[in-house]
Amino acid sequence: MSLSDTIVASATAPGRGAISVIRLSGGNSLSIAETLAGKAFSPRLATFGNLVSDGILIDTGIWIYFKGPNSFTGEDVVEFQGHGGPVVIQTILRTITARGARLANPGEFSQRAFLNDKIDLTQAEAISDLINATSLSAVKAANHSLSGEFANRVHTIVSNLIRLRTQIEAHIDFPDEDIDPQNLLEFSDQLKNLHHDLQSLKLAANEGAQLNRASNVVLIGEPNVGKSSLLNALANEPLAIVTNIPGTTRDLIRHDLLLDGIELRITDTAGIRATEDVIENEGIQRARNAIETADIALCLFDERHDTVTESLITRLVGDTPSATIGIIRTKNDIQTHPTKNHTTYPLIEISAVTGSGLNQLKDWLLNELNLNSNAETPFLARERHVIQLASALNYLHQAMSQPVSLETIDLLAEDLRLTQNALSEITGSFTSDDLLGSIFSTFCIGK
Ligand SMILES: Nc1nc2c(ncn2[C@@H]2O[C@H](COP(=O)(O)OP(=O)(O)O)[C@@H](O)[C@H]2O)c(=O)[nH]1
Ligand SMILES: [Mg+2]
Repeated sequence: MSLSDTIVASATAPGRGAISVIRLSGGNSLSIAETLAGKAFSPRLATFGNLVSDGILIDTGIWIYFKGPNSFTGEDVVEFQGHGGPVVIQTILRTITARGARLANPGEFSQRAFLNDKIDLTQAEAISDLINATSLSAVKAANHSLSGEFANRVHTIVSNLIRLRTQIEAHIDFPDEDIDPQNLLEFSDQLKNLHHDLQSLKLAANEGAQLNRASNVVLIGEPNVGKSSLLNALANEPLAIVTNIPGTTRDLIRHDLLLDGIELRITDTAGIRATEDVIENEGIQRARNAIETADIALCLFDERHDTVTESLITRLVGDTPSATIGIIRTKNDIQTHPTKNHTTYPLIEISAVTGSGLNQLKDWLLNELNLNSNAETPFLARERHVIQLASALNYLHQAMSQPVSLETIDLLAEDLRLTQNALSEITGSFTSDDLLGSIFSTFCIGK
């Protein structure tokens, strides 16, 4: 990747729309844009004008010029807000590339912002995560990361670490000088503080990373308990075939559902029973696999079981399910007596026919997934961050594994250096090109 190229991309989603934004960044942005518009631009001033290519009017819209370094990428940036027709957009892109710009790679604008020190890596990632957010909680948390809250916490720990390293390395550089025992005690206190801060940052990052992935809810139960009916009721459309014939659903049916603005992936499965049918058995196997990756497994029972026991649950989800378990008593419109719950799991009564209990079920799901829009997560994080924090903690544990002493101080210094590198990889102040490539390649084009 060359930072000297001028790049261009449509920043709005593909397809037809009222308006599209085409974005240019790099040294030739302004001259290309001014040629096409046939007029000069002032920085940060919206200018209404044409976009003319070889004498042909392609579009009319608003031009905005951001003079570097006061732009998103830190370079000269020009945006053109034109009409959102695919042919218009393609023609504009072709016109601009013919004048020397090249099409941007996914995430290349954000990558330039990172490389030009406009944002750090956690902020760049937060931009992409904000775009992909599946809940209001995730939006709030991504904005916290974007404004640098996560990065600031990492920076604070790194500065404390650097302060400690400087003191320690001074003793390595001047080994003939005695260390005051009081200093050794202080080092040890500082190590403990660092450990405490790092530990709490990792907990917060873990929570933030949870928000970053779509939550999986799987519906499990014997044939005919009403799994497919519940999926259809939640989705508000007849996605799965419902009949009174046991074994109707054989494959997994997945649906991404928006609950109060929160995206959940609901999976309907084949009913669990002993059967000779090869296709149905494959479906049952798939249902079992789906439980393993689920965040929540809803175990459905109808009037055929007046008591739900632990062993019934185990039969459905196995001995040690990693998913949170909820029990659903279905068909409560035809229920004559309440179902007894002999387990520690919560039981919710619903009817797919009347819709009763569905709101209670939705609230419970959002609560369990901690996706309640009122819940505050300090910042949005990625698995990558959690792994780096764990690795930093590991090095710090190693550093703390023996008492601070003059004999082992160079080992301590080395462990602290590794701790710092692991942390710096989070914000990108110490990062390999491969990592950068893999992070930015998952971004949208034009971002
Ligand atoms: N009365 C009543 N019948 C239901 C309800 N949910 C499902 N059923 C019926 O139960 C049968 C099996 O439903 P289905 O959703 O296919 O169950 P699945 O095999 O678990 O997917 C069908 O005849 C449905 O009409 C409900 O809430 N109330
Ligand atoms: Mg079914």
